Amino acid sequence: MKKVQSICRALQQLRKRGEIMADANIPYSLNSKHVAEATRSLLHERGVTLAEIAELVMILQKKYYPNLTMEECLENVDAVLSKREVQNAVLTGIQLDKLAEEGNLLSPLQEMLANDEGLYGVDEILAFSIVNVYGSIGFTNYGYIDKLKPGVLERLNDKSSGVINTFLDDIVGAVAAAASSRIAHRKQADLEIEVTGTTEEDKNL
Ligand SMILES: [Ca+2]
Repeated sequence: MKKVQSICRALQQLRKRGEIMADANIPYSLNSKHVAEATRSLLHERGVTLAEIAELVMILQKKYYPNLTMEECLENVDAVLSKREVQNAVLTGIQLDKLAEEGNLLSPLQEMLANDEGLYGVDEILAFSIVNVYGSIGFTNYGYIDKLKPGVLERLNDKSSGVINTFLDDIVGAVAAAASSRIAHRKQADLEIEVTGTTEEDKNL
C-alpha cells in the first residue's frame, strides 16, 4: 500500500511539472511554466535561435534607432515570447509543421502544408495574432520583413531541405515584427518622459 501511495505522489508531481499528460481523473489546469518552456524548446528544436530573431529586429529598427544594440533586440524578443498569446501561436504553428513533415495531417491539408500552397493563408493569419499583441504598427514591420526575407527567414523558406516550415517562417517574422513594435512604443515612452516627465504610452507592454 505504501508503495502505491508513493507512486501516486510521484505521478502527481510529474503532472504538476507538465512532464506527463494528465489523465481523465485529474482535472486539467494550465501550467504556464510548461507552456513557456515548450515554446522556447520547440523553436530551438526547429533550429531557430533567439539571436537570429533579434537580428531581424535590428534590420527593422536600426534606421529609426541608430544606437539600438543587439542586447536590446534580444531583450525585446524575449519579452514577446513571454506573452501567452504568442506562445499559443508558436505551439500551434510548429505542431502543424511537424505533423505535416511526418505526413500525419488529413488530406488535403497535408498536401497544402507540405507544398506551402499559395492559396492557404492560415499560417499568416496565425502570425497576425502575434503581431497584434503590440498594436497595428506591427503589421507594417511584418509586411516589410516578410517581403525582404533576410537572414533566418531565407533559410526557413528554403524548400530544398525537406523540412516543412510553412507556419514557422511567418511565426518568426511576426515575433521580430512584434519585438520591433515593442521597441517603438517603449522608445516613444522614454522620449516623452525625458521631455515632459510623463507619458501616456504603456510602459508595461
Ligand atoms: Ca508561410
